[in-house]
Amino acid sequence: MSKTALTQWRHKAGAWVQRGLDQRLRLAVTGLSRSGKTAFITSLVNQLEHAGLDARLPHWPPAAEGRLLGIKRVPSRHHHVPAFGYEAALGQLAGTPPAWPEPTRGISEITLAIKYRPKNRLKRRLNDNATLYLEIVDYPGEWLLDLPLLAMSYAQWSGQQRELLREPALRELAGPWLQMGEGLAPDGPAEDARIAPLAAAYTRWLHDCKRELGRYLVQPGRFVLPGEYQGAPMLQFVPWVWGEVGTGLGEQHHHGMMEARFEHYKKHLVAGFYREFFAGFDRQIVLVDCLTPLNRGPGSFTDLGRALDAILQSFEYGKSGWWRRLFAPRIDKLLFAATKADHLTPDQHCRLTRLLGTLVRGGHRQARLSGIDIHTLALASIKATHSGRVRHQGEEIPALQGRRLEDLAPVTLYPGEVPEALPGDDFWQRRGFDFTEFAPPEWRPEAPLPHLRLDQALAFLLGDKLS
Ligand SMILES: Nc1nc2c(ncn2[C@@H]2O[C@H](COP(=O)(O)OP(=O)(O)OP(=O)(O)O)[C@@H](O)[C@H]2O)c(=O)[nH]1
Ligand SMILES: [Mg+2]
Repeated sequence: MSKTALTQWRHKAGAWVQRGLDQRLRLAVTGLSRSGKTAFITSLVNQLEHAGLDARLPHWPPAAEGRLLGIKRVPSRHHHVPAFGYEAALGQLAGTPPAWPEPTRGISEITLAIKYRPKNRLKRRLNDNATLYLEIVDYPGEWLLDLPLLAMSYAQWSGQQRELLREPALRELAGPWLQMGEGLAPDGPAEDARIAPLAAAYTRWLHDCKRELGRYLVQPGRFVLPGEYQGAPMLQFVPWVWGEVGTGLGEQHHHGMMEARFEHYKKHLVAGFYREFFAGFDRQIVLVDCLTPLNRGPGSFTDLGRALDAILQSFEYGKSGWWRRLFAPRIDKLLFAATKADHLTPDQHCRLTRLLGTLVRGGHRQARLSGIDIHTLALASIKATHSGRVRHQGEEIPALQGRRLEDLAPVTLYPGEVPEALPGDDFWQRRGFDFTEFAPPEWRPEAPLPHLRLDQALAFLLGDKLS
């Protein structure tokens, strides 16, 4: 072999070894609206950018062991997915006064190249550095609420919604669309001029259920978070709750048209999401805000439990053969994180973790999720309070200090006790818990964002990948 050929061969072999060492990991971040997804991803990327310098990540071994060589943002290889608005979120947090990032509506992605020194001896022999390409995807948890629809016909779904409407609070809010639909003959000629306003009134009802009643389980999920499909005809149908109607009415009739759109919605939006995105996720974190429904009351809290139940179905691959065959999901680690733990004094964090554990691991669910490594954790992506102790009526009690979101006034308070199991009547009667929303902390962009336990989340989600 000539010298040039040998050099070329060495070069190729080196590239091949490097490719073997480098890995990609697709980490999906989800949670229902306002659960803290944008804050989590912003802080996670920010911590990683500071890792090896001044980030506080003692529980994340590669940082604690000094093996991180450099982390940078790189272009995403999925050109059709919008970029996660990292710079915009940081800009808002660094504003005067600091503001929380804007709500987001659909899917987005950010990719990091994490260069590290392997710990594994075999890998080290091959090369002294390796890169993990971490693709972080943010998507609305509401999209997972739709999975059960795949196994339902339009008639079954309509029947389920009819049952739901027995609840007086829901029925009362549903007045406008229920009245509008009463005049619609199932076999009348399908007219968009009648279906579109009815679907709009139905969508308003879903929003009202969220806003006024603090409900989470709103279906179809894309009606409230349509992403790029706003106004598409497949988002214009309603459940037929005005008496039972047989199938077989063609698309030229009102009922048949709604049925056809329901099927289209399932096929293109629900199954499409699972096929195109969900099937490609390696790891998943589900963020849960347990505190807002605890403030709102028993109806809202019970509904959070139902919504989490629906979300969990997406991870029960073992249970349903058709589901596994159709999408071949491969998520092997699933982290449930109770967010905004900085709203609580530290003595309450364990209770919050246990409460979330009860919600997601309750008896029967545990078995259905077997095969996936699951963990629960309480964290604060961006810590907005300081905890300490104050004297109250001669006694020392734990307290929080921060600035109230509504008027930025400095406050010192004790928000109360979080139940560690599903709250019963006595909890709701006592009303022993009341949390105040805090403004984001004053923060200098040169420093990493303050957080609670993001390093533990990283250790669980990426622990085995940077060995
Ligand atoms: N104190 C505190 N508040 C937080 C934290 N994370 C989120 N929040 C609050 O929760 C709100 C929602 O957080 P986001 O990160 O925007 O939640 P999201 O899930 O991305 O919300 P959508 O984009 O609307 O789905 C913020 O505006 C803050 O008020 C946290 O770590 N600490
Ligand atoms: Mg968001």
